[in-house]
Amino acid sequence: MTPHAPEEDFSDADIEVSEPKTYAAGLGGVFHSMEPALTQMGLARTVKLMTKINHKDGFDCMSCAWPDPDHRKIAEFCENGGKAVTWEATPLKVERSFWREHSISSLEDKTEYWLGMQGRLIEPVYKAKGSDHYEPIGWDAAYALIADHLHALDTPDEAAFYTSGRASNEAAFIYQLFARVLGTNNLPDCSNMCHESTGTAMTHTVGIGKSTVAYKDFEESDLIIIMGQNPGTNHPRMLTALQEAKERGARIVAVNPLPEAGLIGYKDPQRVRGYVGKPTQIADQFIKIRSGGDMALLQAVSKRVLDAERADPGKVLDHDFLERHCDGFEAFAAHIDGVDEREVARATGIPVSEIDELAERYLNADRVIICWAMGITQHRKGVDTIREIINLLLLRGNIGKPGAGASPIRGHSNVQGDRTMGVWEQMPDSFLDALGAEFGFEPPRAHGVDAVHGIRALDQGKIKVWMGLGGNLLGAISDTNLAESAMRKTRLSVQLSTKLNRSHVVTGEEALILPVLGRTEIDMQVSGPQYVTVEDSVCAVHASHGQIAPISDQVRSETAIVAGLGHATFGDRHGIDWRAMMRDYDVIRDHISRVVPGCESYNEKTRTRDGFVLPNGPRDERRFDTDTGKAHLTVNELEHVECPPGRLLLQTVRSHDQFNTTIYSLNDRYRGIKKGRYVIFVHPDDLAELGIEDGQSVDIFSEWRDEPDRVLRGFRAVAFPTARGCAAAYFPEANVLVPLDSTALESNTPVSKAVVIRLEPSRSPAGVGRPAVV
Ligand SMILES: Nc1nc2c(c(=O)[nH]1)N[C@H]1C(S)=C(S)[C@@H](COP(=O)(O)OP(=O)(O)OC[C@H]3O[C@@H](n4cnc5c(=O)[nH]c(N)nc54)[C@H](O)[C@@H]3O)O[C@H]1N2
Ligand SMILES: Nc1nc2c(c(=O)[nH]1)N[C@H]1C(S)=C(S)[C@@H](COP(=O)(O)OP(=O)(O)OC[C@H]3O[C@@H](n4cnc5c(=O)[nH]c(N)nc54)[C@H](O)[C@@H]3O)O[C@H]1N2
Ligand SMILES: [Mo]
Repeated sequence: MTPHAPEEDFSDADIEVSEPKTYAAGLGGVFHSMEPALTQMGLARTVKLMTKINHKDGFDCMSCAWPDPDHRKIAEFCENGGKAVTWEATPLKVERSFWREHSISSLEDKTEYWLGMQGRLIEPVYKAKGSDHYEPIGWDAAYALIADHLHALDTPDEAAFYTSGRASNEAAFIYQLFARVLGTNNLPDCSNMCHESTGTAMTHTVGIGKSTVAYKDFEESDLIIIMGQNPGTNHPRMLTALQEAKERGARIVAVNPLPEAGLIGYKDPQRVRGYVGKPTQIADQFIKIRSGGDMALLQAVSKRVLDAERADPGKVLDHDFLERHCDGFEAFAAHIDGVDEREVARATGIPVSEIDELAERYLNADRVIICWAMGITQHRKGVDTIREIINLLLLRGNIGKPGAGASPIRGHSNVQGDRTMGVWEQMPDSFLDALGAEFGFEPPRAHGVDAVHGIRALDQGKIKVWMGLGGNLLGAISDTNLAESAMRKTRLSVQLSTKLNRSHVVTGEEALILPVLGRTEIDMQVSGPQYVTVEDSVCAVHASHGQIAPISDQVRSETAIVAGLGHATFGDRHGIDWRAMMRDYDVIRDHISRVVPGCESYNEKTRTRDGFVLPNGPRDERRFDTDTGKAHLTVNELEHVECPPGRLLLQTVRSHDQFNTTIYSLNDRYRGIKKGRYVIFVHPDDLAELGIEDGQSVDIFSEWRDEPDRVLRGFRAVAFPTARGCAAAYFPEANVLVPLDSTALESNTPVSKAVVIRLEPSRSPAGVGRPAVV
């Protein structure tokens, strides 16, 4: 079958809604992952790529940052990894004729699904001021154009350089160098919208913004608590680790407003039993919490731990650990004593017995891991909630011992590595000092803009050049309508991308799309084929080798593009040899080894088959690099989202067939949705109270301060067993409803998991899903 891109865009006209599933993967998982690969890529390409994913001589799967076990299976990937690879390695191309046939404004009506399905971008294209078309442009001309724009700025802070977490360490390092040589720390990234709350909370309390567990800790833990994460869809290989943990007797607790299939049960597609047997029960306890109730839950559990210590002095807390390694205990304990159980009940929406049960499980376990993801970070009190996770772990010494720890599960496959390499608008002076010393220049010190402040700055006309190293900021950021009008105000927008998305359609006055090599492809430079390096969720760094020929001889690697741009913009300013870094990535890695802490001998260490694990104070030696040298127990004022009567708390989630703003198909198998995305999941009793029928078309109004309501029209209400008072809709569509100023305290992460909404019967038929501002 010859692959072809869809000509028509989708609608929800044929949507099918059925009962949600109660277990993940199994035969369906394998089938679903191979089907698109086979039809789009053909058998030979499929086998070649699928047997190289996450292998030691292969490439790193770009679908998530879940770590690799030491013993890899023949197929060390999951259904959704298969989809990510297929999406990138498709032979479909956006040909020159596409740009002639489609004006930019005609693409504005297209969905992310349609845009992404057009195929790979294969040559640089340029949109001139006033033009409604992209046209081919040569690489050198593109570099010169960007350099001219940068030289014309009044200050370097009029430029901003966004990064998405798929960039390799080499690309990220050279990119942040480029920005800082120009003279700005404007390095917003996807992490600002993702695990920023984690970084803020953990750096403050334990001195490092990363997981304190290694892969083997999952093999040694007694209790794993999974909060605000949907691993069955977003980190499917984690289910294998959870299943193995269950089989050796560990207990698992899931805390989530949605009964996610992968948290309930699992059939391993790579075992014979996975095809025919019964699913393994995953969660021993499923706490169906109200959105944003986690902070109250954690405080209530800590209270029970302190009460247990009082009842049995000296036996419950890890006194030795608390005395030697922690401070802040007295103030913390006094504060927790005052926790108001009625407020906890209101915030969590669960009975006391469930909290007692969780506390019991915590007290009975010697080694506890707490994992979390977006259901925790993307809340106004996300940072405080994570500090409460740390409090609870510290009480019984559950950090820095085998089988225990705090484990944020990262999103993008290299989002953690990009940060390690300096992609952050607020890198510490120690990093900037080392960077300046290595390259002989004085890096800027003032903090730059993050993603939300970047949109604000664009809106105020303060940013004249916006560049994106991957990603799709306009699809990913909150307040779509505002963000888009902000982007249109800039002079030049530049995207380094594999495939089309919204950020290519809504642009600055002038715009460039620079097509990049994907991770599956061989990266050939003057000195030979290059490998790149990445860091996973548990700080393991290893090499990734491209496997197949590039989609076109016109695409360039991200590293080569940034190096080319560096040369075009700066020549040999400060004696920096950009072209040497392009010719041989070892040169970049040598720089990394002298600038980035923990990366000494980076070339040698990343050439070994296993790579290496970055040092981690809490994990390795219970060393806490905080201001006092001790881990802090902290006092966090309880606050939960008040939802006025008749309103619901909307969270925005990923379907099973998408990767962030990339939509692979219109199905969400585990939640029982097929051929549609414009749905809102609401508890049947809430629907009844609101007088709305299951299946009825509704308009969704987001209420924020005294601003006009943000609206999505014509969504189908779907009765769903979520927690009472809560609702869920898919991101990126629902981003229209998230106010730009609604961000987490301290981390400034958009509050994508708690939008106060009201529903009204719609005059549009269900499935229209058009955003509008009233
Ligand atoms: N296939 C696939 N893999 C991915 C991605 C993808 O889009 N597709 N994205 C990648 C990225 S960048 C990231 S960051 C991760 C995201 O991984 P997740 O964080 O798992 O992604 P979300 O879909 O946002 O799911 C959030 C979960 O938190 C729950 N939740 C929402 N609000 C609350 C709350 O208040 N409390 C609690 N306890 N739970 C809550 C939701 O019901 C949902 O189950 O996945 C990565 N991997
Ligand atoms: N409402 C709501 N909004 C959210 C979230 C949410 O849960 N709810 N989640 C947030 C989170 S956790 C994140 S991480 C962000 C994600 O924000 P981003 O990382 O900006 O978005 P992605 O959708 O992952 O980016 C997809 C695009 O990346 C490009 N791409 C893919 N592979 C490559 C590559 O190898 N190189 C290059 N250069 N480009 C490539 C393709 O052009 C593709 O269209 O979204 C955030 N936004
Ligand atoms: Mo993310």
